[in-house]
Amino acid sequence: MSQHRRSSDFTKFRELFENSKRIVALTGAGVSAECGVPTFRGPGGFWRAYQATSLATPQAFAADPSLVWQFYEYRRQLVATKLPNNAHKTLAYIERQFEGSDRKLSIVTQNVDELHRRAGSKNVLEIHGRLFQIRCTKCHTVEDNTDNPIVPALANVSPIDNDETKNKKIKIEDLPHCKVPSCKALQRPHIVWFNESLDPQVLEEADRLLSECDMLLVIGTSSIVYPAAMFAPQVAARGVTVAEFNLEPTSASRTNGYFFEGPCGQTLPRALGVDENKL
Ligand code: BJW
Ligand code: ZN
Repeated sequence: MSQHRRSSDFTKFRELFENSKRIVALTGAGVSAECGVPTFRGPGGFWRAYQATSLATPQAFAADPSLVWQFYEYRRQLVATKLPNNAHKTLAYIERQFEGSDRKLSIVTQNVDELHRRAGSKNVLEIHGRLFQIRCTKCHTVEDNTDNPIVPALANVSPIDNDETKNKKIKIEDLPHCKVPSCKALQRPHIVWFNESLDPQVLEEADRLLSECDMLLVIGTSSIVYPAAMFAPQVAARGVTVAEFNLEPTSASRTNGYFFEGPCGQTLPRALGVDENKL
């Protein structure tokens, strides 16, 4: 721990921030933690008896689409009851403040919860997909879908592990299916699972934003999932300031720059000089 600067100087950072024109915020599950959305690798990283990350794989979906749909539908229903917090709102506020100026803030998020959009951010690149989009496994048509429940069979999905939920197998025909009349195949969440490639256009856009930025804020991510884990070292290698906002330092703080320890709903507005009463 000694190689990490524990908590950085807000005043010095603010000066650098005021002089930055192209700012990218790379966000992860921690940015939504204060809304009550569980992170992947922290407390609540389990759903029923399963490690959440073990359900986010094409293998899990192929083996048991009913189980994986129950996991995603539970998360859709949970997120629908949550509101953006001060970290989401601070980023949206800064984006609005920059409108009409030569400064720009863009968000590159690993989160699928869409809370940045709901906070009003427009420059949002969701590199792992979106909870409220679904995709056909056959014709690959992507559909926006906020139906709650998504299908009657997935109403009131319980996160609790008990005899009933353990054995709850929803028939394939009762899971979401493609609306294209000639197709009607099984649909899946439009999410990037482990061992799946990110959309090349989305990756290209992330690369462009990262190569043009003159400041990177790394907020609430464990920085262990690739390709997002290489974004901070990539930007730091150009000598650009990287500032991490997290409860604990990650590999992103080992690069250069700043580390702000604590809940980002508090540290972010303070570091960016945003009056919380305006959010
Ligand atoms: C707070 C806070 C508060 C809490 N305030 N902070 C190179 C090397 C090794 C492996 C690979 C590699 N390249 C690719 C791989 C394989 C794999 C990978 O990275 N594996 C690693 C585990 C090693 N990557 C992939 O498969 C990716 N595909 C790919 O690269 O394709 C090409 C390829 C494939 C295979 C080999 C080589 C190349 C796809 C990754 C897709 C990730 N998908 C998931 C699930 C889907 C989304 C969903 O359902 O929601 O995305 S996994 C899960 O992890 C989710 C997250 O977006 C992602 C990142 O997690 P995140 O956001 O960082 O959350 P946590 O929980 O880990 O951390 C929370 C943090 O917040 C903590 O630090 C807390 O301290 C902090 N915190 N409260 C501030 N209040
Ligand atoms: Zn289809």
